[in-house]
Amino acid sequence: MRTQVAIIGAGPSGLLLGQLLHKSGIDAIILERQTGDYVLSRIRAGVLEQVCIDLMDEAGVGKRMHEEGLIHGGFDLLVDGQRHRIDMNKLTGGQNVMVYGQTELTRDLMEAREAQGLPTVYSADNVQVHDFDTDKPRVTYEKDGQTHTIECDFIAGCDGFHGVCRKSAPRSAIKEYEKVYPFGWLGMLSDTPPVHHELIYANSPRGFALCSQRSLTRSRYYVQVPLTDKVEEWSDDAFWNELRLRLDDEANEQLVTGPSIEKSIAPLRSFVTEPLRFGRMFLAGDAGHIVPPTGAKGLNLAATDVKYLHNALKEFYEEKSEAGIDRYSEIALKRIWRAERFSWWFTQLMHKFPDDGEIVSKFQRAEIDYLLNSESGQKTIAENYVGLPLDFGQ
Ligand code: FAS
Ligand code: PHB
Repeated sequence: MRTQVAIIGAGPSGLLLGQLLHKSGIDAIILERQTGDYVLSRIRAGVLEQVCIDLMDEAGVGKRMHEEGLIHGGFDLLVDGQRHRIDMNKLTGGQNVMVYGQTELTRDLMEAREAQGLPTVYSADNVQVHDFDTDKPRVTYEKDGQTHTIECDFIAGCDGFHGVCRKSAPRSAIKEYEKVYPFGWLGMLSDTPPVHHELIYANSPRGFALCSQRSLTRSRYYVQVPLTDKVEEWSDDAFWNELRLRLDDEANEQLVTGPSIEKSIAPLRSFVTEPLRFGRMFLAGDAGHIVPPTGAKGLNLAATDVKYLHNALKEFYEEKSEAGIDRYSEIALKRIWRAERFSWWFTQLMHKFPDDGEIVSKFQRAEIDYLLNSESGQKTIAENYVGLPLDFGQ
């Protein structure tokens, strides 16, 4: 079998890249090790930057997103029982974010790909990448007891943090930067109305909490938990009780509890791979970087990697120029490091660091106090949260 681009991974990165390449007349096959239902069952991100919204429109799959997505012009910080709204819309001259779950975005991309009859191989086992240091890279995989080979011009590693592509890069050619945080996020999804019309990020003496949402009838909540916690140790009641202890009276009056439809603990890490290109193989999305979800950047970074990679591949095929693919890694990493910095900074500001002593809590409160009394301080939060412009600092 032959194609122009072999995409590994049918998460948002792989599916969005496949859609953009198709619209540019470039053939691609997506290989996914899980089933489509399994991919959709993973509860991940919830907030889209304008750049991500625009890309979904460019990919021709934005209809339901605009019908069902919720536009948010701000969010609340809750510190020591005091609520402070960050008015993103005012502070950024009219920009907003959209609340639209990654599950729905992935479903829209999957359904579009299927409707266009584009090739995706689910349950592809033992995917391996070969000869990407030549101009004839190959991908092999096993399915139904047979080994298959795909010859291609390029390999797009969209296979997430635990994928095969980054791990296949020569160790001498790759540098990995990592910071693991001493806590995780216990997340719960429930078919209950959101506690507030916008998101609430709470820094409480008991730890971080986040009140988010998926729709007007479905809520997503998180509480910071020790890395030693196991999700099976947390009953729904225990979750709701802990969340209540981290919220203010206003939120507790509004909070509607109910049975969890999903509950999981995610570890938090900052991780970046340099470079993102190895000959004819490129990394995009979580395959190349991970952010702590505090800044709602993971999915949005994946989208902008895909935009840069699509533009580079389009230039290669249309103009027979390698300028774009030569610059992909440099351009993508500039944006990645800015989002990594914001995600790290916001995580440091809003979480309890038990091993750092009381003084760090005092620093956090002094910084929050400064930010909330400084328009430029709030502007820096707002412009990073809505997402820096694609050409920022270029
Ligand atoms: P993904 O990991 O989504 O997709 C990679 C795909 O590749 C998967 O389907 C996987 O099955 C497949 N794959 C892996 N290895 C393979 C192989 N060898 N062969 C074939 N296929 C292979 N971001 C936010 O902005 N906000 C959040 O709240 C948030 N919460 C998160 C919670 C968790 C538990 C995790 C893990 C991530 C979270 N993220 C969040 C980040 C998340 O949304 C990612 O940024 C997003 O899924 C990135 O998409 P992809 O790059 O497509 O990677
Ligand atoms: C979510 O809704 O899952 C979500 C929202 C904002 C974040 C992280 C997660 O910062």
